[in-house]
Amino acid sequence: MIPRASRICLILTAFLLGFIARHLLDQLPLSHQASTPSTSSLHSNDLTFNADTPSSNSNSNSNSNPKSNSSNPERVNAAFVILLQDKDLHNMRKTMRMLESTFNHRYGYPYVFLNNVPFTEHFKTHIRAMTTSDVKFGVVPEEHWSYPAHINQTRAALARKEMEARNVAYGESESYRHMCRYESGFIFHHELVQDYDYYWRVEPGVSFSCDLDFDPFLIMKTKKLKYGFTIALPEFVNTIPTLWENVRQFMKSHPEHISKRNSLEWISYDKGETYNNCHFWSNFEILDLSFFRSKAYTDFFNLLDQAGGFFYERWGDAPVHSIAAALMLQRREIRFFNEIGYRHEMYEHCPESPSLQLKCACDPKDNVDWAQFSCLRRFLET
Ligand SMILES: Nc1nc2c(ncn2[C@@H]2O[C@H](COP(=O)(O)OP(=O)(O)OP(=O)(O)O)[C@@H](O)[C@H]2O)c(=O)[nH]1
Ligand SMILES: *[C@@H]1O[C@H](CO)[C@@H](O)[C@H](O)[C@H]1NC(C)=O
Ligand SMILES: *[C@@H]1O[C@H](CO)[C@@H](O)[C@H](O)[C@H]1NC(C)=O
Ligand SMILES: [Mg+2]
Repeated sequence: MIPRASRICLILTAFLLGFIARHLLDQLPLSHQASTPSTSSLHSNDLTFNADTPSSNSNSNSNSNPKSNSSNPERVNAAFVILLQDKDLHNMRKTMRMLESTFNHRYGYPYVFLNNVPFTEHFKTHIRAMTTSDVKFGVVPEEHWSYPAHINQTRAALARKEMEARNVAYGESESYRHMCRYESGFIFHHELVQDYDYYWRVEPGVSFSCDLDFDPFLIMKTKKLKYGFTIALPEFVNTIPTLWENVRQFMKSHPEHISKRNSLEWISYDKGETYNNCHFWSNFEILDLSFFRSKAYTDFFNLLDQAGGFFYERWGDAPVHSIAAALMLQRREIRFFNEIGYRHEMYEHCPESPSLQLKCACDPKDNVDWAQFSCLRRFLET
């Protein structure tokens, strides 16, 4: 039994706490009120969470609502684009938490999530809860995720068996091939992607380690860049045995598409005779969609698609995007985003400069940039 005096004291304390909490809530920026819990269930954690974002704290009458134009007049017509499945929900949420806290809570860029089958409502609700930005969910049209008529499916199935026996990475997988072909040629034309000028490709489970005090999309736009990357590596040779001979065919039949200031030197040691297998690791890429929707790129993709290597071999979208960029863009239109600390399973780009280290929570010992096999040095020297 609690003594009467203590009971009065408890009631007074509760009342006082309620008053303080309400008073604090009044000071919170508008954009967060919708997600604010009712006063009766308020914990100190909720307050910390709500008051956390620097942009909303420091500047409550501008920038507090990332969705409106006026708050960020410089926002580029761009989005994050992610191809994934329901099973990737939790990895995607972790990735979004990092993307939001290191960059997007200040900019409010929208997200486009694509899948070859419809997402569940559970998935959508839990993705939406990770951001105040616009979020769109789309389905890949069937004609972009199936066999074109010219492909001999018996031959494709035999090729998968044979590559599985040789332990080729994803050699046995049919869905992986549809994914690579989709990312190579069709994703830029999806109806939810069509209206954007730039996109930043993200995959579920990747990490971002640096606080970004600039907008990569704005850099792309103001510097007229067409392709941005963080990691450059060699491709597994056994996934692309005949890719280069088809590229050479393209160079011969479409000289009009080859840039005069290209970076062929980056991807070939012998002026185009052979491919050195270097590519931008396309699980991260920031790209100008007008290039990937151009006649030049479309001619390139169509030639490769006709050759059948997405199915008879296991051509990845990384070498396809990279070879296209190296041949058809000017070298100066491609940018290494050193400032963006990034990890996709196996490899990490961790900026080493002292000033960037202050902004990046990553260990420079894990940085892949100067590893023996990395293709970055060669790119930077081109
Ligand atoms: N909707 C859908 N997305 C897929 C499918 N297969 C792969 N993806 C997505 O395509 C991208 C690349 O696939 P990953 O499995 O990450 O391939 P990877 O990056 O080469 O290899 P790991 O990450 O090591 O598995 C990721 O964004 C995946 O979520 C699929 O069958 N359906
Ligand atoms: C953003 O600005 C454009 C033109 O300036 C306008 O058409 C559009 O409605 C605005 N959108 C929002 C959300 O304010
Ligand atoms: C399809 O491929 C199989 C296996 O390589 C081959 O035996 C068959 O003749 C091919 N069919 C056609 C119509 O080319
Ligand atoms: Mg991946």
